[in-house]
Amino acid sequence: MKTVRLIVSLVIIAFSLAACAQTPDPVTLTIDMTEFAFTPNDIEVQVGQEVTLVLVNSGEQDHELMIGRGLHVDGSTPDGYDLDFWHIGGVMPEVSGGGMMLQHEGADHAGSEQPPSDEQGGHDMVPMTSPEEELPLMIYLPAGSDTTTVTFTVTEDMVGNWEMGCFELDGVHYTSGMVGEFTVWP
Ligand SMILES: [Cu+2]
Repeated sequence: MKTVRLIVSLVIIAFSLAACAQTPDPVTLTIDMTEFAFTPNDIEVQVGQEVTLVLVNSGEQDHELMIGRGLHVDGSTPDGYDLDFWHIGGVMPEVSGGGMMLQHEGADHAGSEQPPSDEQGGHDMVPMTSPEEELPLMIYLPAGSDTTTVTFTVTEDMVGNWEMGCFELDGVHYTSGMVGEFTVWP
């Protein structure tokens, strides 16, 4: 009986230590957006971590940040991802500053009636009014906009390899190198 109790105690201690170890410190990561790159272009975060992305558009053009998996190509134009990081993760990030959070109608809305708008880089986009709708999220930073912060806590569902991309100018930003890796460690 004593042995059983000892084992149970050790198991409880082991789990407690594991739980402590799994609470990573909050992190703030600055991503600079220019023609045509994210700097850095390799982001790594951990489950349970509170992450603040500081997005700076120091380029001359409008830029955006989308995070997802499975490049979605419309004709020959890459315009987003089949799987959206935020929806898979079940997280709505808090966005403040000069940029704005928009929903992207490209990947999931093949039948969109809206003509592409030049002011918005050729995307079919709508303002973020209904977060429950299954449209990919985009953080949009117009040229000359102030720094934008995107804050969220990383969930288990986000674990794995993702890509971040900018699809402005009918995908030209993406194909010109405005793409990076976004990795979530368990
Ligand atoms: Cu861009």
